[in-house]
Amino acid sequence: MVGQSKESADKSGTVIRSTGSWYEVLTDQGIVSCTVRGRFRLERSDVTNPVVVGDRVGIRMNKDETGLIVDVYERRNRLTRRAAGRRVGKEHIIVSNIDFVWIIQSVLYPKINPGFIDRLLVMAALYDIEAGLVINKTDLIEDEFVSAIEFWEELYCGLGYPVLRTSAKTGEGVDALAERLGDLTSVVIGPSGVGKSSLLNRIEPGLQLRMGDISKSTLKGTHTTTFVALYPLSSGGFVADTPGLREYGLIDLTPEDLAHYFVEFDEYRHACRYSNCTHDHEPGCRIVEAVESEDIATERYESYLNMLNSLRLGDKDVGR
Ligand SMILES: Nc1nc2c(ncn2[C@@H]2O[C@H](COP(=O)(O)OP(=O)(O)OP(=O)(O)O)[C@@H](O)[C@H]2O)c(=O)[nH]1
Ligand SMILES: [Mg+2]
Ligand SMILES: [Zn+2]
Repeated sequence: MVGQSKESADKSGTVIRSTGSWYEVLTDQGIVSCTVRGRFRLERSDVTNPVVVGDRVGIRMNKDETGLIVDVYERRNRLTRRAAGRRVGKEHIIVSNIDFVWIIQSVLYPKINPGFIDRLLVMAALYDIEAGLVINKTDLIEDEFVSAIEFWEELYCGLGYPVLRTSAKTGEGVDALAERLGDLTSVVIGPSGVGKSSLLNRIEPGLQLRMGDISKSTLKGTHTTTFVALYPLSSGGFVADTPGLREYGLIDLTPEDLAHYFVEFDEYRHACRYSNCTHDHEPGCRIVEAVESEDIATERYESYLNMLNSLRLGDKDVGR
């Protein structure tokens, strides 16, 4: 149990939406609007949100058909980032109890950000959640980007991650993504403006999610989706739409452990001269040799160094 109070629950369900003070809980008898006791918030001071979308909860019904969340059941897993701003350093849980994370990127507006992809792949691996990459807005591919898009696609495919090309505008690849969502509980995550909500609307038109404009000055999204919510799919599964992330701060990870979550480092990292090698400056490092012989992509190694640096800086960096 993540949290429990003295009252016994009348019903149980899944949190499908949270707006700060109210939580919508899907039960066998429909959706119940719930609040949560202030005491819950105090149990773990290192977490910014005590009850999150995806949580299985026990609720006690009030006379007016609203509910009070009295139990939060053990989470199977969670996707977390390090909180920024005022709450920097704390753990912010984005969603819990999920089967698959789709990292959404777009060809342009905003363009592909491999540093972001790699951070998310590391966190998904850390929490043992399967992950894949969607490259959206393929309708914007012009000759000059063809080779870059192919490069990223081949790189991540080669590492064993599924990669889909989609266009929420033309519908390309949307069926393939819908098929992958199937009866699983998935989450779409990425920067603002890449088309997360647009893709989900295309897959499930009844959702009618708000979609935003691209800013003319920054050529990025305008943070249209403002809360995490889990939506039922006609294929039987659920999908969580999430607000665009400005940055993705790593948490629950030490600099020494980081290399474990870069899949292609596995066959080399045990062969370094020093068993505690961090693969950045030590002599006899097999990872560095593999980068030099092009067995490990320079881009991935640069991401690794970047993350290593963030982890060493600790609270001062949230990974932009
Ligand atoms: N050309 C093109 N534009 C797209 C595509 N998908 C989405 N867009 C546009 O991109 C903009 C942002 O789309 P959203 O679906 O709101 O993006 P989001 O990822 O949900 O953004 P946030 O909610 O802010 O995180 C809108 O103007 C969409 O019309 C696509 O495949 N091709
Ligand atoms: Mg959105
Ligand atoms: Zn090494």
